[in-house]
Amino acid sequence: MLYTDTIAAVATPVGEGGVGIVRLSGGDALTIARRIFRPRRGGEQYQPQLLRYGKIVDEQGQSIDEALAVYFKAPHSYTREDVVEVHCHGGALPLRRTLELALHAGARLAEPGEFTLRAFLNGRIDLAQAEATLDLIQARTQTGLQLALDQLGGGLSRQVQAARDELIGALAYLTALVDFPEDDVPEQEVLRPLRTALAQTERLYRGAEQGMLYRYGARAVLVGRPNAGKSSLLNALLQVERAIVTPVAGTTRDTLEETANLHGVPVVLIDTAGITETDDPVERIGVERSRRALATADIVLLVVDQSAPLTAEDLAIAALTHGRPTVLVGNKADQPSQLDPQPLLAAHPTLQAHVVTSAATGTGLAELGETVAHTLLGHSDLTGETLVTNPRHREALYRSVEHLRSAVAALEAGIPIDLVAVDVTAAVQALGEVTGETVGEDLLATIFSRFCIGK
Ligand SMILES: Nc1nc2c(ncn2[C@@H]2O[C@H](COP(=O)(O)OP(=O)(O)O)[C@@H](O)[C@H]2O)c(=O)[nH]1
Ligand SMILES: [Mg+2]
Repeated sequence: MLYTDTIAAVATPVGEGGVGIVRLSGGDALTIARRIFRPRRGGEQYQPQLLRYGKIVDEQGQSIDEALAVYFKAPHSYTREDVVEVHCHGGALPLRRTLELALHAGARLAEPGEFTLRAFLNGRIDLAQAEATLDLIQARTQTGLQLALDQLGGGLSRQVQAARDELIGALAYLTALVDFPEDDVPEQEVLRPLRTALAQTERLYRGAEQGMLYRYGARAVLVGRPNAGKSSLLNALLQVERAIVTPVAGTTRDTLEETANLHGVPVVLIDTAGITETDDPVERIGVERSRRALATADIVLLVVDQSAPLTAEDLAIAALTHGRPTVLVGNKADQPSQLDPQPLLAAHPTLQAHVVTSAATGTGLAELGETVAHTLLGHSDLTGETLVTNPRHREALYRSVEHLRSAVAALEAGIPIDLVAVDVTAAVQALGEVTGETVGEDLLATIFSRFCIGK
């Protein structure tokens, strides 16, 4: 055991709730629990994993709250230490009092993420799994949740570990060979494992682009001339009346952002005011904001009213979206079509798709959501694969891929093997950073400081 002290924290969110939990972990968890929790029946002997009924008492024996307590005996607990969870009533006051009593009885207030840090340091989970608990808590869509669960279950760790094991084996051979430079590098023992590990890390690295989208989402901006139906589309995609819609052109004067779940990808939809020049000072600010939104968007929804002919303004706005991945949305499909989109389609260098919708009847909205998600995800279907969702992991995988590419190329070119060994060592190190074998205390502190207290 690396720690000798016992930590305590409120593990449930701040605010009122049916129950709130104070969590204790460490060698003295049970001793401290005995000081603050008095079981109704059965005395001071705790049977692990059995919920007991009783009350919280202060130093004078005064009752503070009615509560339940459960003991998890090391190593069968979240942290692998002795853990006691006390379930109080979920108000700020009983929880604070119970925590204070635990601190008085000898516990130390836990740092953010310290329970999970202990689970990692005590070897119950590796670093990628520890980080997955945070992703799980913060998941915004079902897909994000699924990916976090896979990572928590060790999906990513197993694959990274497998690649790393291949490399460690190859490295042993390489190191031995350094002393016998006249020997040939054995294909089977060195090149094959290096290529296998390279393929594995490359696959994981490629999936990271998608994984990060599911985790962090993307920004989609709606642009188009007044009254094309941008605000109506935003409302329809969100399935709430968020933006004000009227037949009066110029109703939307400011940009407005809201997150929609489009096929598992959390997409921030940004509704914009006009985007072409105007004399109205308020509108002019709106125009400026619209341009800025356009500049930071991952994808553009270029909305045109397909019940009217294309106008010069449509083309001018379309020109502003050149260079960005764009989906053309022909709205008002419930009206007879008057639109020939050809001039616009022909001139646009980065148009990805053309979808016809009606914000009024809902026609084409599902297709629009799917098109946006697929355009962002880049079409390759990685469903069911382990997807890296963490920028830190992606960066480490990137370094590992680079080192392995250069190692394989060097071996093939007959470059001295001590140089190859340097690259392979660096790749082993980088992969170890994902699972936590090779990270320093500073990095651990940074990672766990993003957690909430009590996790
Ligand atoms: N018939 C029809 N009218 C629509 C549709 N979408 C929007 N509108 C109407 O077009 C007008 C302008 O819509 P709005 O969403 O405010 O457009 P914006 O200026 O681009 O944000 C409103 O009167 C809407 O009710 C549609 O799909 N079909
Ligand atoms: Mg509008």
